[in-house]
Amino acid sequence: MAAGAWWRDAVVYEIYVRSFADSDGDGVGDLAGIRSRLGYVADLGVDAIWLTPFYPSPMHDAGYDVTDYCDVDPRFGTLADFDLLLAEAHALGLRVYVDVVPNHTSVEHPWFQAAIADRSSPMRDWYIFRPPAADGSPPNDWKSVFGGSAWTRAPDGDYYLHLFDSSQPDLNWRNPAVHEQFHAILRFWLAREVDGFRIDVAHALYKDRDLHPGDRNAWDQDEVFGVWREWRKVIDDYDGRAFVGEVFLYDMDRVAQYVGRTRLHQAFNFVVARTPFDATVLRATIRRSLELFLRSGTSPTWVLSNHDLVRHPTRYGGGERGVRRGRAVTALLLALPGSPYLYQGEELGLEQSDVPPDRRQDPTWFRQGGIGRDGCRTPMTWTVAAPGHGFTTGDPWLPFDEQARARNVELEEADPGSTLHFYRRALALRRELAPSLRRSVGWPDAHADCVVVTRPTRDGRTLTAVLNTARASRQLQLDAGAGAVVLCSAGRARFDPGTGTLTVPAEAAVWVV
Ligand code: TEU
Repeated sequence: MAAGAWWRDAVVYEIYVRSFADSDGDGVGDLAGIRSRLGYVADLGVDAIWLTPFYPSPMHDAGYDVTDYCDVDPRFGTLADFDLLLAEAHALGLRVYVDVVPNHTSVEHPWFQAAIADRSSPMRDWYIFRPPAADGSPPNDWKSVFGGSAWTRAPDGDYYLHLFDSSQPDLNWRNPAVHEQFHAILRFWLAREVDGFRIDVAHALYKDRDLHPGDRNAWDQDEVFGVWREWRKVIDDYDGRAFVGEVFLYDMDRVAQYVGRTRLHQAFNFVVARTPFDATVLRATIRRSLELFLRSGTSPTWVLSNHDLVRHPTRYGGGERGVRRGRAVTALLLALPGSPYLYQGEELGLEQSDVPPDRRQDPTWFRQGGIGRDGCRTPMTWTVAAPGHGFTTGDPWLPFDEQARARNVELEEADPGSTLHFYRRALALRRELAPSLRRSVGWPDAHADCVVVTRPTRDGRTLTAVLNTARASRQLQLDAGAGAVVLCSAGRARFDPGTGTLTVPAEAAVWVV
């Protein structure tokens, strides 16, 4: 495949490895299962896949607790399975991102085992140990993202720091040996020819040196940029590879500081996912994101869903209405420069699943008593037939809910109005138009209920994308002769080329070229 900056406008499809396809009937997805479904992913029209962690792990946090960064957990297969999957993906024209988790290891990682077995081990300083305060309490007030204190006592009485689960001790990035280990890990996968890395909690690595109280001191320290500078040098030794950082901050100006020529290629932009279905707010958020990331010389990313977030049709109100709204926002985002990151199952219109309390797995459910993340992690629904829905012949690790019977690949293949067909059409059009589109985006004034963006083509035409968030259709005036409607996310759009009047259905988006 040609190298270059392929990542700039790549559409990336997140595969949650445990829940995509199970080849051996143990109820857990695996690499061979993914390989068997790559044709589906390629036909969808995406450019790349991102594989969530498949490394050996005790699975206290679904594999984001790693015991060996250079191997495959037997539940998911072997390194040979990985190589086969990568080769087949490449043969189908799909690039592959793998996940790297540098902020913390598993408590069962040999480094941490050495660190707690012997205070004088050199690996003791690879983690963040501190003696208790005088009254035995933790060294400071930092909180774990998953609930409770960020400090847990080791058997020898010292506390170790964990910004996430107590099974995920944070590494000490002030120790150069940690840097060397991760350079070797990157090179291991780069040599196997992965195309990029998704970096877990890329804003977490450095904590305030003096452990000043207050959670803001536990995250997002400028020193982390030194790591990205080094990593960029490592990756630039290889042709056409990229980093996308999970910078889980809602301050876009700050997130944009993580990207650039000597930093990361891209960073997730979670702000749109938090934005309500409202034209005025969406317009302002998207416009600002575009300005910031294009100015940085890189490109923006667009995220509506992933394995941590409540699925977007549910956030948009749920039911057919939530799905309709999700399709509308997706159509708008796919018209923009930058990289949309899609999450498996959104192309079927899957909503957050209802997972009964006795089937819950996510540590945040138990530690926070909150909503937990299992509802967005239930398996892919391939076929109508229960109980396995084409995902497994065994007992799935998380159960399917009612929607699996109606929202699955088999049924949606057969229905031209399905969400699956909508995604295929939008992605095919995006690919067809992309080479002729300029990166500049226009923001013509429009009805308050509509977001209108324009992208000029090199041959003097214009792509106009319009999102209408109102509960009724809206009319807009485009240039007479502006072209024809090529995409409509729901309902029926009308464009009169004679007068230039465009009618956009309620809660829908259209493209005119
Ligand atoms: O997520 C980081 C993160 O900040 C999220 O945990 C988020 O705060 C949380 O989901 C809100 O409920 C990454 C991974 O994507 C996540 O799956 C891991 O649990 C986490 O890092 C720790 O590795």
